[in-house]
Amino acid sequence: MAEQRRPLVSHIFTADPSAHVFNDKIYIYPSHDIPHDGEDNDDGDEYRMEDYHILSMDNLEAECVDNGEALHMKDVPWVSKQMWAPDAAYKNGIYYLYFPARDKDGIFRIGVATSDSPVGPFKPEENYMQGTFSIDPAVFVDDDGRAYLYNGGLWGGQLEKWKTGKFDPNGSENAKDEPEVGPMVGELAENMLELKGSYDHIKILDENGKEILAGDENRRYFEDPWMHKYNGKYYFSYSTGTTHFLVYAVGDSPVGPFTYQGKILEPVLGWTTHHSIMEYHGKWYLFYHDCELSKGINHRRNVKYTELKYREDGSIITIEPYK
Ligand code: FUB
Repeated sequence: MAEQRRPLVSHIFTADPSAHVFNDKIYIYPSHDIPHDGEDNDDGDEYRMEDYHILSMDNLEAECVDNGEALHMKDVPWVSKQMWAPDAAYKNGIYYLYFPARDKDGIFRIGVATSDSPVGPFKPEENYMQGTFSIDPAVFVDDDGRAYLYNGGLWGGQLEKWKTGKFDPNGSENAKDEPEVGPMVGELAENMLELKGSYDHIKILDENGKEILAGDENRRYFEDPWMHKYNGKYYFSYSTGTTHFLVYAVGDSPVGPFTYQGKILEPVLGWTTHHSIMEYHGKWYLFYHDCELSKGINHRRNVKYTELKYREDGSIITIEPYK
């Protein structure tokens, strides 16, 4: 039961699924890939998304429903293009949609929009969240009600251009024997619309307590952060990008540091791999995407899910996507 692993919808291309349970129903916040015949490049120009459609399921065996357009680029004053991987959160009776996009200067920022319904329509704030940059927001609300924004992505996601705290159009990844450029974390203010204070690079450590190196491409952070809590520990998971793994690191605080543990998912069909982790009725599930429907076209992706299992010691059993 609940193995799925089939595309959840096939009438549109969807990617980057952020799954949540609100009022015992499953909501998936994906990117909406636009088919075109242009070429791929390292800047991700092939990802030309313009809007968000929110998917929902009454339960894991139910039909997956597309609830229509929830937010379009033309309604967000600060956006110029590329509405990439979103996430959502619920607090204070309001649903929040967090999304990255390029501003009018071509710089990726994180925006937020609100609704009284989990499927929208969402009303965007006039401007992006001040101080934020790069892509792939994931918002985690801890048991004490404090909320945290995680985000960042190398290359097209521009994370390496912010190493000094200022945007450097020529900024590059660190040398292979230097610590990686870590993803970002910042606590959100009570209103969930802005950062409360600091916005810092997360430290991911190896088994010796040393920061993962930029050249360690099987383990270094590339994009796609996610946070979940399991047995009181904070599990920070992400994509390694160039080596196409989903991996995880564990810590005792929502802001890290986190110690690298292992792989969650082996590579899927398509260059990108992107995920979320959700608990539903006492079991855990990995939502992810591949390019099954398009037979491998990188910017025509489809979202899926499968069960995620832990060992007694809290480690995650690596998933083989096609076995
Ligand atoms: O969907 C566009 C980008 O591809 C996302 O922001 C990345 O995480 C990758 O999935």
